[in-house]
Amino acid sequence: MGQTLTEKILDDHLVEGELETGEEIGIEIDQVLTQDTTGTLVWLQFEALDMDEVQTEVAAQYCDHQTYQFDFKNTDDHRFLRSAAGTFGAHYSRPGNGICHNVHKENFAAPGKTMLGSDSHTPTPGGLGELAIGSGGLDVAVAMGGGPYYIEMPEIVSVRLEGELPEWATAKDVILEMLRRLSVKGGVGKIFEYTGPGVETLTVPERTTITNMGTELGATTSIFPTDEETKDWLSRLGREDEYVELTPDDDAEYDDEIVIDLSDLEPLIAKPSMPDNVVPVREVAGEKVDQVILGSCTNGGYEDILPAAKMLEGRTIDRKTDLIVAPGSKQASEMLAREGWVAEMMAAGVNFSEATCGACIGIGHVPASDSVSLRTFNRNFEGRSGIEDDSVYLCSPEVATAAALKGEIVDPRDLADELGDMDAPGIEMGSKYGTSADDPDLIAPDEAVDDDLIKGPNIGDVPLKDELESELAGPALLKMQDNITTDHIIPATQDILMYRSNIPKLSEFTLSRVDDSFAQRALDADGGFLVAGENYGQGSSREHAALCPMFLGVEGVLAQSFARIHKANLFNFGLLPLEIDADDYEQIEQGDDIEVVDDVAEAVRSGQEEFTVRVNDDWELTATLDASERERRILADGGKLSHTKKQAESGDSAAPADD
Ligand code: MIC
Ligand code: SF4
Repeated sequence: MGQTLTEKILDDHLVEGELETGEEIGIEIDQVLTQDTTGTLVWLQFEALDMDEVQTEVAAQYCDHQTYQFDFKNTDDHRFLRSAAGTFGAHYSRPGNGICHNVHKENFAAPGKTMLGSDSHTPTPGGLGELAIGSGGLDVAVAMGGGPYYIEMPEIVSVRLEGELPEWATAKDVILEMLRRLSVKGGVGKIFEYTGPGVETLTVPERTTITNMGTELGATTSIFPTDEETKDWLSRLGREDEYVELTPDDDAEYDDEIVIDLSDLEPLIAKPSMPDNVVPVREVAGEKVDQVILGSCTNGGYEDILPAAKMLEGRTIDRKTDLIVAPGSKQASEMLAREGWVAEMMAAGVNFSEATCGACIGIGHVPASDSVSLRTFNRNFEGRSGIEDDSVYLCSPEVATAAALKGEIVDPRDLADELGDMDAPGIEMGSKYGTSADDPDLIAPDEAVDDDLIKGPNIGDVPLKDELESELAGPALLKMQDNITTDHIIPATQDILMYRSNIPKLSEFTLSRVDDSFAQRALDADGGFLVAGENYGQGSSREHAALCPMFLGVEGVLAQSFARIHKANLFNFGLLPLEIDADDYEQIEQGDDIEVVDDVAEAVRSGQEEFTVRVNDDWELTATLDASERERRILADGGKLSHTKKQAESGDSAAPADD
């Protein structure tokens, strides 16, 4: 039987297990990526594991989320990251150089390679045939030390693209259509492999918009085959020698197939406050818009901003609407500047920002109260923009720009009819991309400026947890609904983000967006459980969303289902993730006494799947632990850091493998 493209890459990198859906596999990682809000823990854990040198082909540390450096703590983090990259042998991308996914795509992403990154949008280079997966920072630290990465072999779904995008429909509309059909949990346990004749009609930047936002489906990753477009993109970057032809076999078998006829697509928009709340733009036309932002790792490339610049040329934006452009990389800004487009956009009324994540996580350009913001980003979770009760829509650069011109949501096709002289900009590649060997913003390991770690006063240690106990009991500290995001668990706004390397302080903000008395109540209770509905922990890869509850004494989570990366993070920090059914979820109340009746440590180690949970000493439910043998050992040892250290001490295995 032939192989899918995903199976070919996995096969090439397989070090443990078999490519059977649902089986745990271990794969070798070629490249790792980390950024400035997850990277501090990555390196602190790398250090705690006594590793002294990066083992992967490429390791890159980007500074992109906290680049405004509002506080010395942000700047201290950057200095620490530069020193860690220098000390251990990673590339270091300076603050202002751009968002990790954009800069990585421009400099290192290569077909056929595997990558692990401590950011949930790591799958972005799937657009050029790299198999890239997001994970918690500890998994990245272990992979960077040469250890395998373990996942449950996902289902492989073919997304067959047919036809060609009509004018004004874009790659963003392809992924919004996927979200409309499948929802934010429709991709859990799946890899989306794009196939069919429509693939060759999309350029690499369009493909990476789709693979980037595949994360919002909950997917493990998304990937495109390589072809003339991939070759073209790599040669524009001066990396044509990295091209490898990668296609699935003709007789490859997929677990499922989705067909999208590109020619049927029209401009779409995700309404507040979930990326799957998708409707045609025309359905919400006329809604007044206060703010428009172009940028982010989804649509912040030169090829994304150029269409907007063309639409703005010779025009001015509406006086009641602000338009901010935050390019995804300095390279994109530089190219737009050299070609005169920055001046053109400024003349139209654009406020041009540095290349940063910024507004995407509520750092800068926070919307006004009771206002509408249209963004080309990938997430519009409530409150993520920096204000509760926000009203954030997600759309393509073309739809966003049309709104800035008109002051209200408008289908760009209708605006073009109204204006009479606005052509569909389409996609145009740059003639000269800026990557050069002596790029001052990207410091290679052999040009490192530090060889010792520099830790400011805010940079602490990573707390360790004791081994799992036999008896687990405590109150249901908080009951939450479906689709709780990691932004709810540990928000990433400016006031909180600067504590990412200070866990005792950061923990004070745990779940504050759901209940601001939570952290104190958890500490006082000295143990207890979280209760949640479906898809608990969706969104970011931030391991702080498991580490901080662990620090506060939380022992486990009872949820109807978990998001993939967050579940792995719960194992990594020794928290018991138990699945419960909808009826039991309904019946549990916040404050109820929860007791896991079994000898938990013994049951986890022995492979027991069903656990009896007694509630208020009154009724019982059956909860399920879906975990591999490896995950059970990690859990029982109190998390992956303790587990890996223990193994190294007992000489069981050469560090850094975690098994
Ligand atoms: C996000 O988009 O939520 C982030 C901020 O990039 C996170 C990473 C983090 O929390 O530091 C992500 O996507 O993993
Ligand atoms: Fe940055 Fe937003 Fe992309 Fe996360 S989703 S990496 S915050 S631009």
